[in-house]
Amino acid sequence: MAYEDHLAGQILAAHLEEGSLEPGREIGICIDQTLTQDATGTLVYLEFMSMGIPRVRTKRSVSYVDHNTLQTGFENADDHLFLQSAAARYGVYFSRPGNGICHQVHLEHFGVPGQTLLGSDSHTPTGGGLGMLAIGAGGMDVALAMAGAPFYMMTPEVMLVRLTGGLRPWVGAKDVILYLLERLKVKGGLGKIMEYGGPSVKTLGVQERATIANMGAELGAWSSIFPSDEVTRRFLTAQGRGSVWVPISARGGAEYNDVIEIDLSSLEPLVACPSSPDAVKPVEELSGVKVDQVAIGSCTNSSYRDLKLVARLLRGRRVNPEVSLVISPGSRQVLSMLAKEGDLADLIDAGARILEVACGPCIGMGQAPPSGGVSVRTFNRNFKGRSGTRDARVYLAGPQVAVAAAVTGRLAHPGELGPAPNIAEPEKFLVDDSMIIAPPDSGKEYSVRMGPNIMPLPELEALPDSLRVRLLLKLGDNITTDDILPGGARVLPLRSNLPAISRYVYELMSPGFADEAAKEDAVAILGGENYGQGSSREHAALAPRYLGTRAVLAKSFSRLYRANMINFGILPILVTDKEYQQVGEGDDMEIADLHRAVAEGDKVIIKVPNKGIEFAGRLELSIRERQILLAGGRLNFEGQNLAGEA
Ligand code: MIC
Ligand code: SF4
Repeated sequence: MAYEDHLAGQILAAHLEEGSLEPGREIGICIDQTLTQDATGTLVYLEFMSMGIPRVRTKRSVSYVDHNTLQTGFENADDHLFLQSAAARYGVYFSRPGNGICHQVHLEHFGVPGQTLLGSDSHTPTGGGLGMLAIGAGGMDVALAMAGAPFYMMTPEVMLVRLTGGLRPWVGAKDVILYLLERLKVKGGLGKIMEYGGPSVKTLGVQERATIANMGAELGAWSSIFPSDEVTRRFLTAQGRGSVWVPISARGGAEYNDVIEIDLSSLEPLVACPSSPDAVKPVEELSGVKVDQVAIGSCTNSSYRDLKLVARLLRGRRVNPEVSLVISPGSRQVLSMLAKEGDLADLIDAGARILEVACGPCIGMGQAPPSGGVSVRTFNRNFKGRSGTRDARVYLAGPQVAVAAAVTGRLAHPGELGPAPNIAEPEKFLVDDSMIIAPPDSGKEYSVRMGPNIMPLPELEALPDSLRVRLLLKLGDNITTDDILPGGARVLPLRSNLPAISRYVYELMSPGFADEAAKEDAVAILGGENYGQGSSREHAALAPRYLGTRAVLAKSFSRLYRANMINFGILPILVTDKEYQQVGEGDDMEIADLHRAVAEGDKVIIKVPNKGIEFAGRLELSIRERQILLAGGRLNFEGQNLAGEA
């Protein structure tokens, strides 16, 4: 079987810089485009600046401001100025606050089929809707890609999702990905690229494909990708970018590691129940659940097509008096078109609360639901506490189900609203690039503005040969980065202030963790399966490291979190269920002979003197990862080399 026959394989082969394409082997690929958003971007640019490189070396790098747009103090506004000035200095396009959510704006203005995109946000695979190989990564990996370094990954397995049949009325793209999440669960995509094909791909527009590719992040997959075809060409032409279109699809006879068939006509409107995107049920099984809030928006479902549908459904109707409906459009282009075409008035007249064009409630930036309340959201994550209300019950659904809930005040099949409207893609979008600032030819005369909330990166010491760590926390399966370091309006403004944000580490699970950690020389954490799933935020590794975390023991790790740990010199140690059961909070652990083990071994011997036991934790590391860990992190290992080259 030729790996290059797949669509994903073709793009990987064309970008291969190191290694060979054999599943499970490490490769380095060349990155054409990068994207950053403000909440992860400040660290990315601090990291990039520390490399001493005068200008980005990608084909295109874009810096977005979409997460931290609520300015309750100077912090976020200062971050915006830092990002804008760094963009000018280093040759990066800057999408101003108010222009939209990075993934939506990137589809509209920058995405190019067949190219690679690395973004410091886990939903970067949204670009797969356009036939890009788009991957979410930690900020350090993105900073290095901007510096021209390859991005390292394990050669993924490729799973074909073969689409047949046609979606029935009231069923949408969100239901396709919710169906897959129900079938494969949040770990089902680990180590894989989800490649979409089959006769019915052509029935889905680019925005629908983007919804599916976006939420493929919740499967834990490296990426999701659709072919670039006539549908893609029409979308790019409507965006005034037809000239970047190229066709790409899998070659006939391509063989896959796995194939899943979905007959689209068999799907029904689905909902993910609290508090995991894979707890999926048909909405009809939940009908009658009383709803307090409906939130429409996020990078999953806030396109022109989605909001046009919402407006059409709300026309002449009123939001139920017991429901608060909030809508955050995905981009300025979407909002402007809705305004010019009269749809905005329909939303306002129905009683929707129109929010800023941004991530907003999706990352807990306002609109927390009432205590114990039920919120139905068109977003991609419903982890406990992410909405800002710890005991809220958050359901994820497509816009059709969201409108039905907003109007009826309960979970209901959208068919209750009458016949399903048909929404056509426009021939032409109203394209306006004026909120995107292109970088000057030379940034030399621009200086970077750093307000008082922007703290320098910490220096991380090299790995010692022996460690004594106290196990401060024992956690269960599927711990998310929202559990490790929450988002929301209180914490997000501290993303560029490591000492301040580290106070919030494990705040929701173990209040006082930061103080406990301060009493120890070094600490360790124990997790179950899929530790660190969810966002790409490298703060969730760097802040615990700053508090003295030197090792995380777990049954398995999410790939993004694992990479971030290694980048900041935290040891990822794999343990069996038996070992997991044996140790507990408060245990001291001694790990000796680390240099040799990390340099070449596949085990570390862990002694737990207070329990009189010892066991061998597993190290599954590439040669490069070993070197990074020994150096105490990625910047120590690689940054200086790059500066030297420059
Ligand atoms: C998210 O959806 O969790 C975020 C906020 O977009 C994160 C990035 C971040 O934490 O800044 C992500 O998905 O990577
Ligand atoms: Fe923003 Fe939510 Fe998308 Fe993350 S998932 S990029 S917070 S809209």
